[in-house]
Amino acid sequence: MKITIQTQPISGMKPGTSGLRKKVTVFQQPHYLANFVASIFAAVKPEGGFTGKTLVVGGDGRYFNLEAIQVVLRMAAAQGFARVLVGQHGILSTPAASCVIRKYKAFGGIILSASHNSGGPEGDFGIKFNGDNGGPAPEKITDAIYEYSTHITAYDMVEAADVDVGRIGMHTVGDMTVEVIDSVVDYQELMQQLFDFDVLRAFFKSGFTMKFDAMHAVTGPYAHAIFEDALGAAKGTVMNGTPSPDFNGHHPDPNLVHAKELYDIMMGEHAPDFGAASDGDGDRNLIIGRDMFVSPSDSLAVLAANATCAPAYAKGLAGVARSMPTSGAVDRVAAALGVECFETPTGWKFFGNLLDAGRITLCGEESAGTGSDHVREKDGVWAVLLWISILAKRRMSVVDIMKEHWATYGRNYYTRHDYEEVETEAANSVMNHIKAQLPTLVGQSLGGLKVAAADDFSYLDPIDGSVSNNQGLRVVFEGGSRIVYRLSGTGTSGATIRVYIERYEADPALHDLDTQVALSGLIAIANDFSQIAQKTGRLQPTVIT
Ligand code: VG1
Ligand code: CO
Repeated sequence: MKITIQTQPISGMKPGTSGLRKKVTVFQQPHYLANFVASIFAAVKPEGGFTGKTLVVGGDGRYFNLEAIQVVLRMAAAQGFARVLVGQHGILSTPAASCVIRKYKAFGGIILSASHNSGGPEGDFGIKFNGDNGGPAPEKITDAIYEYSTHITAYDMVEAADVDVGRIGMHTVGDMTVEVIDSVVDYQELMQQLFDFDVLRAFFKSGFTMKFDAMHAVTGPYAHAIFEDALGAAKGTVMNGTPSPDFNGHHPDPNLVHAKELYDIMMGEHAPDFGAASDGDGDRNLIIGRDMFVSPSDSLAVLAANATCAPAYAKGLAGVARSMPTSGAVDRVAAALGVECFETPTGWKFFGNLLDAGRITLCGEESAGTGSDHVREKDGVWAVLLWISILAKRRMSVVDIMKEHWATYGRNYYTRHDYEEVETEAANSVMNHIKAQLPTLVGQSLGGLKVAAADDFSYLDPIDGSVSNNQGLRVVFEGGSRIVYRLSGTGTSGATIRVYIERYEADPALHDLDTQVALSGLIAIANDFSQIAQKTGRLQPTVIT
């Protein structure tokens, strides 16, 4: 039976870089989740309603995932959806959800994830809508969702018992069919189409060794099935491979702070050939070779330069794209390949149009995200499969691949300094202070470097003509060195200031420097110029990647 529940608008439901993320305790407030889900449905409802349509629902398995799924199912049934596909135990990695939406030609999907944010009762929860291309809703839609949330008065639900999402097969909620599907099978099948599993199996058999850190998050089942079961990697290749609602008390963000266990293994005496980690929802990848951390921006460039090593990309790339703060390493590869290179704002939603239009094949972000046109999300396990396809073909170590890459293209030294949980007012005053100086900066010298360009990044989408303003403050010096300042759009308490620093080095004799040392001059300029220390009281970044 369908019931209508009266509600009121709840403030603060504006989606950020990747959906709505809040503390679990916020989502547990009466009506909070339902208000947002109702706002999604209102914003995306087609003329004829949802009759006959299929929705995909899945999450990263974090605390509150299962409760949230039941609410989404009851509300979807009230909207008239014919069918919902749910990953078993409510689990679908973000790239797997994208894959399932595309494969079954669904109307779209609701992904329950706060990705790299911490989980558990005191941690974060999140929700976002992906459209029929499998990709995150563009700003036009997230704006409409928010707008509806500001004047919602009621929402509909079907009264029904909880669905046992642990049991694969058909269930019903009201008149709607709920199909609980294996979380891994469809995704694994797609990976088998893109990569040569026989070659990779033979590579592991020949002695290639790897560690994949699933960080107690969603990629565990995918990594066990693909790397260990299908490709024959030794048991134990996948570490922290059992998803847990609070990520076993860890923070599922694959960076050098939170993936330190993997990092230490890769720098240790018994390091395997290759190390990788993924995040809460499985869309990120961190790559660490034996004794060599690969910056995500470099990883994107290496994947672009060597993509033809995998069958799916054997014909070459249509083009590439990177988010604005991502280093220009991939630009150099694109120039050498003679393909287009696009610079988009931070967040995967901005790649969707370029991918749909066939203008790009590969894309990525400095935040450990890489992907291709196979789905419309970044994809951690896919990136690992492409990396090992390259290693299998080229028979070189990660260190040698990187050295060769830098010798060919030059090296873009790159680092990101994050100042997390800064008081919002202090963070805004830093950004305002920088912004105020931008108009008069060109031609001035900062720490001995002459400013060539300074602006607040705006993006004109070349496919649909939409414009996105205020996407990050850039200071570019003569010679191409850059400092970029942005406020994070994924945090849930206070503000996070991200400072991205980059310098290009052509001379191969200078390619072996420690990154922080190589960038020390620019780091000092970035600190002085922004007055972060004075305005926030923070003398050091919280995380350096
Ligand atoms: C961060 C990253 C961005 C990424 C986003 C979602 O956003 O910088 O590159 O797309 O997280 O990643 P922000 O606004 O905090 O800088 V995930 O893996 O958390 O969905
Ligand atoms: Co993620």
